[in-house]
Amino acid sequence: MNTSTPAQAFDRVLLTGAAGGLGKVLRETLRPYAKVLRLSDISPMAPAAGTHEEVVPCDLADKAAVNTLCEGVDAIVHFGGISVERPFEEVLDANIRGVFHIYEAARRHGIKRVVFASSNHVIGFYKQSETLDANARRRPDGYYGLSKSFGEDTASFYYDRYGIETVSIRIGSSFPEPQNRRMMSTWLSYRDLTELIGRSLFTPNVGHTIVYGMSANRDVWWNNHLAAHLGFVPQDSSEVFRDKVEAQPAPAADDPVAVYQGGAFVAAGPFED
Ligand code: NAI
Ligand code: 15L
Repeated sequence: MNTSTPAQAFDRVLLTGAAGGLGKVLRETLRPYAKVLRLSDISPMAPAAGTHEEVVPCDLADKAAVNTLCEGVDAIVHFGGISVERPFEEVLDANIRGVFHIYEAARRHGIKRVVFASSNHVIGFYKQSETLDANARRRPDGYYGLSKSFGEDTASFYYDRYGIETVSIRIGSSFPEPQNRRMMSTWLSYRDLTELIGRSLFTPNVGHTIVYGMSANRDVWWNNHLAAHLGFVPQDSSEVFRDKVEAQPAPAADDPVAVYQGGAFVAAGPFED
């Protein structure tokens, strides 16, 4: 994979969620950004650690374990947690307690930079006809979106109170290719994600910046003018997949996947009934 080379690298960067779909990719592509990548997940790590990697298994819900996990780390790329709509208690432990534990550990260990995997589901209840910037009022589309909203507020608080800087990336849909018509707008290639994480790690004075994680797709719903200081210019576009995606049957016009930015997430659950 062709990634940009950063002008600098940290000694040790922690990547949470390293056994997940994006984590497996980022293990490779974040390599130039750190001399040592500390990989963590609650799930088994495969493949095993390479020479530039070290594995520290951890449940994000365990505050003491997260504190130990962050020892000796210069920056955190926080991608671990529940990544879809699930019952509240699951989301509470992994994402809400988890992100709090990460920031508390960052505070205790003097870690000054975090890249947080937020999600488009913090604004999922907007219609696809609307265009948003980072100042748009959040409209989470479920417990998962609420947890990412909490994560963004936690990042903001830890910057204001303790000077810990964060870039919260509201990732659209980061997969090898867009899987449906909605993702023609929300798709973020792995190459663009990697570049955006690099910018998020090394751009000075980001405070708490919110950026939408999307490639240079033809029809987009988000405007990144408030994150222009990152200098992120996506290189890829979903357009090359248009024929393949549009060969799928179109959803009904009133189907949530065709109406809301969050797509099917707006109708997932409830799980309590
Ligand atoms: P994934 O579900 O494949 O990976 C998440 C990883 O977090 C898994 O390996 C899982 O074992 C780990 N995890 C879950 N609970 C944990 C806990 N209590 N303690 C420690 N680790 C735990 O998800 P994916 O697609 O790789 O996403 C990575 C991050 O990016 C997630 O935070 C997700 O919410 C976010 N994101 C991803 C998008 C995408 O399109 N892939 C879109 C928007 C946000
Ligand atoms: C997300 O936040 C999820 O983690 C990912 O699995 C996709 O569903 C993505 O959003 C999306 O909205 O396509």
